[in-house]
Amino acid sequence: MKIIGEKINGTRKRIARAIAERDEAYIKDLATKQAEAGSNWLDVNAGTHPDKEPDDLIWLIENIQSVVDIPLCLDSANPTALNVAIQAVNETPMINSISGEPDRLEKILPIVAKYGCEVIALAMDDKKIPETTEKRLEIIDKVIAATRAAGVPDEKVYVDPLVLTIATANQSAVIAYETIRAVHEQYPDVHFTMGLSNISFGLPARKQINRAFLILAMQNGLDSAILDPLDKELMATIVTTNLLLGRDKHCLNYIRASRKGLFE
Ligand code: THG
Repeated sequence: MKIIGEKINGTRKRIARAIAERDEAYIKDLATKQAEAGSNWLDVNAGTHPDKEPDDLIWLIENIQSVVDIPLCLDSANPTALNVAIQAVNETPMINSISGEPDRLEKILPIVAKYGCEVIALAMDDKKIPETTEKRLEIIDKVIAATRAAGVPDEKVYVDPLVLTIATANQSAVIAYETIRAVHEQYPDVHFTMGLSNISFGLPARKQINRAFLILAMQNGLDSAILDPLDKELMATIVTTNLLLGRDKHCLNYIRASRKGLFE
């Protein structure tokens, strides 16, 4: 299970403030903590106006890279910002994201292909998220036809089934699981990811929902997620679920996590 650390996201108030005040120490501390907690990528989302986004992304990237050496997941729908940001990264980043939207396929997919990036592919086209598994599959068919035509191998594609809150979409989790299984059957080499906390938006005790959602998603083939790696109970759940799914030879990761105090 690969972890994309979510915390450096300018739609969060504390990060918006750090960006506005150019608070380097705050960003460096969050980058360090997320890397130490076991992130495989750090999501970087400036969340600012398109005019400011390139400068803000560069500032974030330079500060993050001054303290950690894991790759970044550039979270932006703005091709101009992505083109600028990609010049600043030390390691080939993951791009978050493309979708069935023609504009994104036209302007972002060429960046992915040119630099050999991994890419998150959202199961949506215009602005609205399709309600059924069938419609999501149709969009993913179209997106994967495009990534293949651009020369991007399936194993660099991370399909995001797109998770709506279960507060207003009762079948949201079930649809996400069905989408993962159906895409996996059709495209065995693609990976999966999702913004985990979307599932619980608007409900109490969100961590409870997020954790149960994740366990079932892993059983259905989820192999990466955008989440808070500083949530120890969540990380403990991942290590334990990996063990139970037979993905932890000699229980080494589980025992190591226990020794490091993850279950305390
Ligand atoms: N799919 C893809 N990318 C994504 C998402 C997705 N990127 C953004 C988002 N969704 C995932 N990232 C975050 C980052 C931070 C928070 C949630 C998702 C977060 N939220 C707090 C909460 O939920 O309680 C509130 C904000 C705050 O702390 O101020 O921290 O689905 N491909």
